Amino acid sequence: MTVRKVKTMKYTVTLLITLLLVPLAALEGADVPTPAGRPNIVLFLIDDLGWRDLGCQGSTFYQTPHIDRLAREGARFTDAYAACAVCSPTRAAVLTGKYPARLLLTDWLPSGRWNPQARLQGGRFIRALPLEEFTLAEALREAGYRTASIGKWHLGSEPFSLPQHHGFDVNVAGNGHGAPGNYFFPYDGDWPIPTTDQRATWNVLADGQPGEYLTDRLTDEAVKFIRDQRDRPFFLYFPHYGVHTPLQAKPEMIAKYEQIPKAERQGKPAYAAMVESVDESVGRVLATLQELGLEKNTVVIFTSDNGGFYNATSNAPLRANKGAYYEGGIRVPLIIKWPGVTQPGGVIAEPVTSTDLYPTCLAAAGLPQRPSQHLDGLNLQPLLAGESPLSRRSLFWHFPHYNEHPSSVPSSVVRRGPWKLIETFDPEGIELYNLADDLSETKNLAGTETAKLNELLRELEAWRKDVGAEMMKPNPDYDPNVKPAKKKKKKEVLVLTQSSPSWRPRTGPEAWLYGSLKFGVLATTAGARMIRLGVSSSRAPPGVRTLAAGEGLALAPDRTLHLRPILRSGLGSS
Ligand SMILES: [Ca+2]
Repeated sequence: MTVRKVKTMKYTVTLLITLLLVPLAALEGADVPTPAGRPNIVLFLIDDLGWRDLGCQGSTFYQTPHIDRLAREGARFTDAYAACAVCSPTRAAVLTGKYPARLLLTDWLPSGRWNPQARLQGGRFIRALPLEEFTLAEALREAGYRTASIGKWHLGSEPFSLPQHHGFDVNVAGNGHGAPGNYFFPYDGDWPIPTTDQRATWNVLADGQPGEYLTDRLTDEAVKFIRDQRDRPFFLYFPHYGVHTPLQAKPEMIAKYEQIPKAERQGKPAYAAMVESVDESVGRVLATLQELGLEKNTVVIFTSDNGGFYNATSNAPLRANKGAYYEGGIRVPLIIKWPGVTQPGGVIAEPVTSTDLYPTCLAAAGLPQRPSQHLDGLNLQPLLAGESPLSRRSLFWHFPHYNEHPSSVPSSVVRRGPWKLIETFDPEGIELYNLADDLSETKNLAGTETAKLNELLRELEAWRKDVGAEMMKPNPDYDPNVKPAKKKKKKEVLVLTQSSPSWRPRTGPEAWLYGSLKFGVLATTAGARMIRLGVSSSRAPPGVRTLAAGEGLALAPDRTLHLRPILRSGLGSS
């Protein structure tokens, strides 16, 4: 008889005894172990949440009481990193335990060659998570877990690279795109396909109610999934679309942050409200676990996929933002609550990265490590338990691409101890910082610490060779005498709709905001205001009226304007 069968029999006997002896009512809310005795795993992967965008990370602006509580009950990392400064590669690293450079999945999807006049050609990269990878979800499902991906996927799409092709039993709202068209139902939108004149359309959740907010809806789905899993262990991969652009949040929540004087704000009120909605989501999931008696048998992980977006938040004291290889682009919050292992309120300073979550989750599930799969990750359990440091010496990044985010430069990075070396490809350069003395990366020591520089550079080169990193090559189309083509003006369109009553105009002379779009007051007439739209008209679905820049629009008598931006300002990159 196999071990598994013995365990199953034991469980059956235990369950029968339990059922015979304990009145049913007493089971409600009891601390019931899952059948296989394996803990559940909940992994929150927040999109674009900056390192300092939580109360427990030092913010006095963002209000995140539930996440702060999770940090008090679990352990918090000060030097946790995302494997990439943009979305998709980090997600691939989380699910495979491999560096993006090793996977050849080094840019966000479906990014293209944005800059054909540039000096270098961007590195080749793949546009879907390869089926050959044995993902964390597949490993857990094989061990009897029910697996769900609820939220943003961004690792490919039909016909072979959705969550259901990578080990997830349930996929809610995940597709190839990196952002919803709108955070209020309907969530659909479209997206330019780089280097083509075409657009992709998508709809993350076709059903919903007018006014429904995406972060809340995904939480409803997550709570439902947890409630449905009382008979077996589950892995809830919960990659929220929030707090990525478009910056849209519940008006009453935005209003609260607007009361705070501008000088005291760390970011935009709409962004702060999006963060608070994510915090509410964490609170609801934790409350559900508590209610079902699963709190002590569930490992909860909370992290982000890259640094904070420059136009939404401030990452200070970290330098730069999402897309950049300074700390502001890659250092992220990481909280792990592993009952019986983590020490409540623990703060861990050892550098860790996205690839470590795969082996850590295997250990949490009581499963053997899969070192040939999670080649670049280490089980964090000894670190979380305060037993021993990790055996790893260095962390690496490789981004052979141009990107439109401020301070984003094609580069490779190594961090070893307090030292961080950044090799940039265009312009060519080397920067060396000592993070222990200079967290904000203000003093480039490349000119003075040459021994350290050479040591780290050799290590970085050896690593790139080892993982088969794709290097940038000279661009045959590059002509230094030809100025780069001017960027096309970004196009935006507003679509009138009956279904987004989320926005109400404010009175007063200030500019009005809806998401990232600005409006100015044009004129006031009896019973209605006119607004001038500071955006230009572009494509819209057939039959839908669009508004051109400068066009006046009368508000409805109830002073409500129903607008829905389907294209956004911003950088168009995820
Ligand atoms: Ca992101």
